[in-house]
Amino acid sequence: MPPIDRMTPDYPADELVADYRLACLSRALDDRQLTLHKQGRSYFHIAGAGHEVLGVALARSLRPAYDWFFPYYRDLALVLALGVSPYEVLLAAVGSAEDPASGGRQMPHHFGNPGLHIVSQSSPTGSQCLPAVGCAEAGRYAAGRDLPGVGAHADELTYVSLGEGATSEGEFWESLNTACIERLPVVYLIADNGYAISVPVAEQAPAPISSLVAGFPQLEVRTVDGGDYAACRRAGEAAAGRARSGAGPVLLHATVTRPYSHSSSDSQTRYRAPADLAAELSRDPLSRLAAELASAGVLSPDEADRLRAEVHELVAAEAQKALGAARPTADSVLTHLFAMPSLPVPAEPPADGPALHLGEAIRATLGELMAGDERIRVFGEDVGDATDEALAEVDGMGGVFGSTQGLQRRFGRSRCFNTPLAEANIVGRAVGQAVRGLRPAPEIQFLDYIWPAMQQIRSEAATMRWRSNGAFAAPIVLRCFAGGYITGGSIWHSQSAEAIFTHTPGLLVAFPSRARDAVGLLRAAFRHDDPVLFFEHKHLLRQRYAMDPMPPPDYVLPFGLAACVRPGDHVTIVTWGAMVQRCLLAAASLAEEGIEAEVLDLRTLAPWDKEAVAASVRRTGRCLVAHEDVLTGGFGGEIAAFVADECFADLDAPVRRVGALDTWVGYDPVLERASLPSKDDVIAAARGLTSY
Ligand SMILES: Cc1ncc(C[n+]2csc(CCOP(=O)(O)OP(=O)(O)O)c2C)c(N)n1
Ligand SMILES: [Mg+2]
Repeated sequence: MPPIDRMTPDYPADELVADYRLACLSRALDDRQLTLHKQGRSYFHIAGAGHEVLGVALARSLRPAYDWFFPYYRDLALVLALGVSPYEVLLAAVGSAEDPASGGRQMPHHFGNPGLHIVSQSSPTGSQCLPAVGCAEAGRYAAGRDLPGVGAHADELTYVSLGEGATSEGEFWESLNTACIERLPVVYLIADNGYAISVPVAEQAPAPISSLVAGFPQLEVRTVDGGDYAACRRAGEAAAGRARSGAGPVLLHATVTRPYSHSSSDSQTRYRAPADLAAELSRDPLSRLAAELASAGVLSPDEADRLRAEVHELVAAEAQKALGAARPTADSVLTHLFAMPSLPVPAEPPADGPALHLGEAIRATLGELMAGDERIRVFGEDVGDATDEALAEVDGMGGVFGSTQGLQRRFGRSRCFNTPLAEANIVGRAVGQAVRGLRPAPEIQFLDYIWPAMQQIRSEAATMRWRSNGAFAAPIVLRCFAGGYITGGSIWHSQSAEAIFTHTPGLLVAFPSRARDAVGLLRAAFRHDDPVLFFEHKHLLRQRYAMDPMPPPDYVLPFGLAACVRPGDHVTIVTWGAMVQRCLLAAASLAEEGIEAEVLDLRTLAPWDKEAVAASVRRTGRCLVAHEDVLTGGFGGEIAAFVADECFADLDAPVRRVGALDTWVGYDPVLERASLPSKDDVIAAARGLTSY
């Protein structure tokens, strides 16, 4: 067809008709899903209505299976234009096991399609922004490098979309920070429909988002009427052009409508005045585009009616098909939490050779692993060495504990680098890089400051495999300094808090107590295809008793394997981290009283070695769990419950726990000692158990 003039001068008529059809298809899918919901045949719906013209117009400048996409739940029209089929959308609506986005695990319109490069989306609003930035930086890193399993294009872009409400989330701003510093090819779409559920935009932010972001010098900001097809296409072309050129990120602020309620659980008549709703309908983008196409002579009103009827029928037929598709089975709810590698149990490493501190051993292992795998990148606060100018004259920083010292010097800035002081930024970017096939190894400087990253750890990284039904994974080795007994550490340099993380399905947790185990577990961590939280206990980093010779390169310690660090027949003490040494000292004292304690160092907490604990308790008949974390809700409760359940018949005494008092660690050593568990606490508890 020839190009048409009037409002859409540069675009061939067949493209205009195809896009109008897709926009109608999107609306028809919303309407059908709302019907299914009313009929009780689907359980939730959140519509793309009002955002359709924007979506189809932008998609014209995007390349499925080439660019990368982090869409919002209102991006139905956009993902249809990228190649998601109506049938797939309906499979998600009815919760089918065949839904390629999540196999019936996620709410509808949480898009995901590895073939098209649509990354599985979670529900927390705004949390997609940092992974999107990580994805873009992975693309830049991988382009031109020959990395196994990591494809990239020099002119690819990453699209990320959110509502105006979600721009209030800090993660959005953290992502802009890095997108701008690194001049990454990210296209942000802010689809501003004026409301975040019931909250009008004036209560959301002090100015329109396009004004608020004006201070980022590297960000190109464009505003566009999201109901104006030609304007959206032009904005998309300009945004994609800039991103592909390498000039930096773009933010499109598009005004759109929300003719339907926020979701099937909402009724907007409760908070929007009738006149407001009527005005919304008068600006409906589908009617606008139809009128425009009619006046341009591209599509008559009759033809538009026919086309709408056609897509309506198509959607009805696809819905019927989807209703007949397989549902997930109950037992499948446990699949795709992890993909555990099968690692052989290694032989004991030789005990001779120069011994390394635990911290030195970690540094050596990171260097060894980075040398062997270009996909590994180490980053975090202060983990780099120094500026290029200073590097020749200084030793280099390498983290506040020196565990990454020399890695930037050895491997360059692209492999080991500082991030902004923002923990969500650190972990979120790792998620995006991991999705692309890199092996990011972010560092959290102190566990006490991990909390801003919690959403990225728990909602993004840990859920990635499960929520996408195995289509995506987030293999990240998140190293984190934890623990107390450091004298003067006070509240915010002394926490353990491992139980908060073992409570997260999909997250692996390692907590080594000595150099040899740290090396073996760190090597194993990089063999996993899922996120690992790797605790490095600050007190242990330089302890003589935690030193070991560097184990040989094939010493890879599988997760879930406890070590019996002292055999004994009278009581089993289950422990990990800095408590291992305290328990060993306690066991030595107990032996003088004739009590032989067996000490098990769990080494990893997710998974943890239930068999080893059960086998030991079977022999000793008594179990004490000792950990540094506070007692209430500590991981010891989990172990005690397991032993009570599984070893009840073997027990001669109740299961007892030793942990920190349910308070914080104080700065004064008197306060620190009063709250953290000691060797004497372990002795007293073990003695008590053997008196039964
Ligand atoms: C972190 C988080 N907080 C709250 C919610 C609940 N919630 C879902 S959508 C939404 C409003 C989002 O508004 P906006 O970003 O403007 O997108 P829109 O729905 O208007 O397209 C809220 C509060 C959520 N999903 N995630
Ligand atoms: Mg909104």
